[in-house]
Amino acid sequence: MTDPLTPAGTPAGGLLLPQQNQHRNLLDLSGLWHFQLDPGEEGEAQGWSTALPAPRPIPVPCSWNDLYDDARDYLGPAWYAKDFWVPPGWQGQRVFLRVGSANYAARVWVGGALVTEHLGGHLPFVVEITQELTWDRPNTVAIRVENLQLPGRVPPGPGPSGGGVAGVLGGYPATTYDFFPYAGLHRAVVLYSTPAGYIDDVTARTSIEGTDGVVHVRVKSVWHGAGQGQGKLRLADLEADLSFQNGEAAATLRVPAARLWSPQDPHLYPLTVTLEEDGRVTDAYTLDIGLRTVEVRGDQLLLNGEPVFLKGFGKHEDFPLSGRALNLPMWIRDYALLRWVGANSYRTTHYPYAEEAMLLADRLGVLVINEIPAVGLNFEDPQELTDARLAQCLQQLRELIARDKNHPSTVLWCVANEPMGGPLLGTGDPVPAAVESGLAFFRELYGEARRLDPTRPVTLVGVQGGPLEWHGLFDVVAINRYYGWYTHGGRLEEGARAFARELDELHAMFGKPLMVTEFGTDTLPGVHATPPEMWTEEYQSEFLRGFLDAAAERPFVAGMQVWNFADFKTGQGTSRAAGMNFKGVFTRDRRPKLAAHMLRERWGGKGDG
Ligand code: GCB
Repeated sequence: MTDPLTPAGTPAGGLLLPQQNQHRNLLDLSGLWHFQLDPGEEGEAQGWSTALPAPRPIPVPCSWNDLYDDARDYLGPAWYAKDFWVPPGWQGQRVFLRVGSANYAARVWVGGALVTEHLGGHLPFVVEITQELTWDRPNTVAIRVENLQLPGRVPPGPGPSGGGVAGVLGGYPATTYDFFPYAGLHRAVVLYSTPAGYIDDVTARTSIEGTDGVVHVRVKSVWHGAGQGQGKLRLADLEADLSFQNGEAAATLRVPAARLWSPQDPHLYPLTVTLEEDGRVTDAYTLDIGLRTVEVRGDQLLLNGEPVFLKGFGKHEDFPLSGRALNLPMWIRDYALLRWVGANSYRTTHYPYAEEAMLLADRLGVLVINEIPAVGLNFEDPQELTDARLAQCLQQLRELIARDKNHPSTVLWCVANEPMGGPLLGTGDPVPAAVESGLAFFRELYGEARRLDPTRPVTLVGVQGGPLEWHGLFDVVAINRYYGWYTHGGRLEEGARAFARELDELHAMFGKPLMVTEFGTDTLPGVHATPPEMWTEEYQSEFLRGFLDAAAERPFVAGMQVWNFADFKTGQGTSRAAGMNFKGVFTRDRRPKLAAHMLRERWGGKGDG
């Protein structure tokens, strides 16, 4: 019988965030690396994996695009290299290299030997390099990263049918999505070591029984021996034994009078897993978990059995100079502003965000809709492209769930943003063959998400005027709507009425909780008009107000997320002034527009930011 906690098809090893303790070591290789563009694709043949011929300095993590003029629109291969010593105290341990995010395709060499490859720009990958290391001189790591917009990738490059919102908008560099194709090593590259037998993965699932919090934990370990062994689980003053069979063990802990995790009280319990040999602890791993449940009942979304409403935004990992890379000052400021404005949620539009962002969300009580990078899918493209994209979506979904399954802040998985199956925005009917192809595709993704994680609802975000059939497969209906912007321009009241009408139609059609995961208008800061006109601060504020009013009268609406939290960089095109999407309620440097103050009043924002 297949255990649903350890399904086939998950990444070969676990993706636990590496940590330092008395049994394991961690060395962050962030800092200055050598960097070289490789437009002639000669690096592999020329042996750049051991030394770059004409390197320039680059920080890791960082996107390469905002740093050098010739790198701005460059999406081909580029090389990163760094020398490192392995601390002598690590000898006798297993050593791993973990790349947090290489956007999009990566090949990795250590000491000139190819050790791994990875596709997909926003999720970590790990390779053991114990055998490749030297201890008496520095080691070299070289990583080749390229971000070509190829049609079989996810997100796809433009296929024969164009694609996505950006396909309609046009733009340079050509993408199928409306954000800048930042490239490079976007998160830390770390070395870590473990004992020979080590904890490889931990899955903690929580439920509530009366006032007890129940935590079911499954541990995967890699043993140097026969795959048997002992261990323990500890949570507060509770303890349970783990007895491993073929590297796996499970146990359940029951927390009496549990303090449940919620935005109002984001209480975390540290859970420690240990391995033991002959009564001696040989490895340990600690993670913070939240005791909570999420479920859909009828047309309601429930957190800990009570209806919950998501107030918040779609966001981007986007900031000047650092591009899409981990930027901790940005994250700390963004969480402060989420609190200031009274939001309790965001969606990781349109790709998984950094692990640090997820840890902060756990700690601060922010509800996250966690999305794979499936943006810009077009089901009018040939079936072989759809098949290639499905394989990539499945891989990224598995990696995302492996990485983020233990975060209480993740309340929903989202498998795609605005897939297309024909004309948009009511300009024509969906194409039946495309709708059919999408149904097969999303049935598979939904099934995989539920199989890997039966504890969280799953959604798909639909585009205005796109096929509605796909929503029927999912637990929550999520829609992006721009009545009053892309349609009904300049007519706020008419737009809000059309929006309200569609909400009622969708509710009648599906009877499921409904979330509006995008609504907004481009807004140039400092531009004003009364009566409101498109692009002004008043127009944005009134547009958002109209949508919020319509939703407030409809108890089946479980969330309203404004597009966007902050202005962000896009490609260049006629509808993106200065290469920017201006739908932020904060500017790119996080100053509030009029709408931010309106939302704060409405959402009861607290604190001084
Ligand atoms: C959308 C997309 C988002 C775009 C936004 C816009 O529907 O999901 O990625 O940025 O519209 O501003 O056009």
